[in-house]
Amino acid sequence: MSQNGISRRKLLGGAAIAAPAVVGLGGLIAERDSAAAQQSAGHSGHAGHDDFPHATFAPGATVNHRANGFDPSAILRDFDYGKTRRLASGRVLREWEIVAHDKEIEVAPGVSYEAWTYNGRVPGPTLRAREGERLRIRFLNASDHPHTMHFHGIHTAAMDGMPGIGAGQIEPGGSFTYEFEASPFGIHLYHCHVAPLAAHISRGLYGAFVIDPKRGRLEADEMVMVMSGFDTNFDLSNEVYAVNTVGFHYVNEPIRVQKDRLVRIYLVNTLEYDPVNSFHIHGNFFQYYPTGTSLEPSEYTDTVIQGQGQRGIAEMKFPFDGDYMFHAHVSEFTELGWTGFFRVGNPGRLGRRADAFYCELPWGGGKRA
Ligand SMILES: [Cu+2]
Repeated sequence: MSQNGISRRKLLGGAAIAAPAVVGLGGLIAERDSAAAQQSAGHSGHAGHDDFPHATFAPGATVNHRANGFDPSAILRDFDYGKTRRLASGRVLREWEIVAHDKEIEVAPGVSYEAWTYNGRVPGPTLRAREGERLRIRFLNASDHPHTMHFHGIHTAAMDGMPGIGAGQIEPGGSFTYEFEASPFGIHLYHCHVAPLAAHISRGLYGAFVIDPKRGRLEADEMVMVMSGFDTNFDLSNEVYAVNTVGFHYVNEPIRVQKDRLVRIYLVNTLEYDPVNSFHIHGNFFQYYPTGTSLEPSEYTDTVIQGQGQRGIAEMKFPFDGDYMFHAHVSEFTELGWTGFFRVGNPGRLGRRADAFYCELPWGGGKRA
């Protein structure tokens, strides 16, 4: 079913899609002036709208979350607090066990990817601690490849998960325990740091790492969004983009939020092969806290850019019922999966938004139903 051999640039070029049976991305891409797409694909001549057959929305066609072993709707609000106990010193010790293993996952309907995972999911578990705690992460490598866990934060070189320093890379079958203090508070990330680095990260070995300030933050509906891409044909460019791995997931399953309740998004960019990612919300603005390391926001905006490894906290309230799109403002990413909706309260008739525009991938994913 999956046609992982086709490249993303060719997909966006449209004319390069050989089989007439292969559907386009639907209305969105069909309405687009194809000149820009041709430019990026290096085509000459005019590829008209006929090159983008309008998609027929395939109701219910989604990835098999059960086979994947994780569901982005659950990952969204799934914070892993580990296990805690109090040390003789009075300090809290927080512990996790993380196992790396190889696993094929479906990143968009019909599109499989040979991922490398932490605890069987991509992104790995969202580890959450409080500033000043002692953290202990026991890492076991059950993958066929050497890996590490490199945490962003303040710690000793030996705990940095770098090949050649301290324990270095952890070979298949090996294990290591990382231990350090939770510092500084903010939204961080962890990822494998074995070379070739882009390959080890983009395979799926990354996750969000939240350190709460000692005094906490205001009560909110909290969620984590890890932005990434998937190079399904290993040509060093991505074919699928997503938040929390599955392209178009939050179109199929909008994120339900309450009107006027504070929403807090821990936003992390783990994208490889593209220098920047972005987050944009429709019909609303948010307060943005870069890296989450200050309790004062730096900007009130509706769009934020993140380079590789950058992250931040976005806080907003939705004043009106309805369905509100969020997506990368790198439009190409949007069309390849990085898009979704917030569903606020009871959208009523507005709730039948334009699913058909976003739920088909060019290589035929989603036709399974
Ligand atoms: Cu690795």
